[in-house]
Amino acid sequence: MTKEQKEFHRSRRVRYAELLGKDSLSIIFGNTARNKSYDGSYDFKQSKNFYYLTGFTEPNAALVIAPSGFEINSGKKSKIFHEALFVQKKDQMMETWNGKRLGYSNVKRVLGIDHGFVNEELTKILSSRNIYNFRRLYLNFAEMITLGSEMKGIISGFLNSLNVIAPNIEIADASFLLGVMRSVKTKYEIDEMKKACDISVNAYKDTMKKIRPGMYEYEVQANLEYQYMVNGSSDNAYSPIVAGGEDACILHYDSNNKKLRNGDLLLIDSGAEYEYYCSDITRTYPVNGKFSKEQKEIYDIVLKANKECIKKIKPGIKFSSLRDLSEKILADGLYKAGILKNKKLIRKYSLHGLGHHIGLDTHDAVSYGKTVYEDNDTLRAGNVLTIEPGLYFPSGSKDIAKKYWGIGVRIEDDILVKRGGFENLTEGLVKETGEIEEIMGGR
Ligand SMILES: [Mn+2]
Repeated sequence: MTKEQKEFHRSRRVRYAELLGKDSLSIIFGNTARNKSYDGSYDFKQSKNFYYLTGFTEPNAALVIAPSGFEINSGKKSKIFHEALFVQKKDQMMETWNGKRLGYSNVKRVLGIDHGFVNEELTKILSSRNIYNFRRLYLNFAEMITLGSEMKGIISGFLNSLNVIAPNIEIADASFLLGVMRSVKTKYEIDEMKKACDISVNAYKDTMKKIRPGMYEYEVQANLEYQYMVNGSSDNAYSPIVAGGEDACILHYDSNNKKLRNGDLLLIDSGAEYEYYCSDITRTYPVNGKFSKEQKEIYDIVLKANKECIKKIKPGIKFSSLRDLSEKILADGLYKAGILKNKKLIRKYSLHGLGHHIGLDTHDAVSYGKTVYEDNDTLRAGNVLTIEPGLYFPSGSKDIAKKYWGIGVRIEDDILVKRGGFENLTEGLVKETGEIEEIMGGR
């Protein structure tokens, strides 16, 4: 782990401790391996909130933070700690089969977290008089309820004893506080996201040139994933959507198993993950390299919404106002072209919202909109959002002429909100119809 990354995670723990306040103790669990079938597991992915605070990617771990300090007594001695990471024990046989384990004694040196312990020690924190010392206990419930292996035993014993050891404590979920933090990206995070976006942009550039009628959707997917991997990404940010023709109108289509047909559009919604940070791009290409008149009409309306909304982005702008603008551009465009007679029906054909925050999660786990607690509808410098208007006309769309049926278009970019404006992190990927046709060779 680089010094810069170590410093980033430390700064997150410091800020989180401030938000917790001196009367709180927090235990944040990492993920545990999930069984797929018999003795096979799903690929392990660390909990993003846990990763945000630690950068640690092994299963079976927990971070304990208390701004006022918590006690761990071993034998007669007891000591005060402010942060500690609990990890799985070193175990030569397990490491031979499944890979090296960090071990508690390397926590400080490798991760920069003050203290390391083995997981069994966690029971001392959970059951000791520690708990009585605090007013509030912050946990990450969503991860807790899915814990397996040794962590499951530790935590179920704790939950079973709560009534006895903590009749007087407030138990709170940590995800809101962490979401508030995660909505504004630091410089380190922005650099990571730029790398994720660059990898995706280059993969799309390579892939778009290879699209041909008769190819299968999964071949397009395989090319993207190959490019992601050889350029430093170890995972998709989400299951790629490679949808030819009508399937573009199924928003989360990911079967990707059909043959691409001459004359159809191909909607690709995919993104690489880079060191746990996500990117998310959608482009819509003509399978044969040339847009038909009807396809271009729809495409240019969506492109206008994409470009006009991006142009408006700066701190202080309301995201909901951009959503309204996008809807208006789509409705006006369709109306003027005589494609949609009743503008009020626009939502029936635009289907989804304008975009979402993106970061460690593709749909980032941050608060959206305006709540009684804060106004997250108003954009701030450091937010990263997608802008992804779309129009979808599946066969049988009653209000739409038949020649538009089967057309689905979405165009999505990832935008960093900056002081005074924005930066389009996926700007390097063309989206004008002329540019696309030129690169694809207008076959
Ligand atoms: Mn998206």
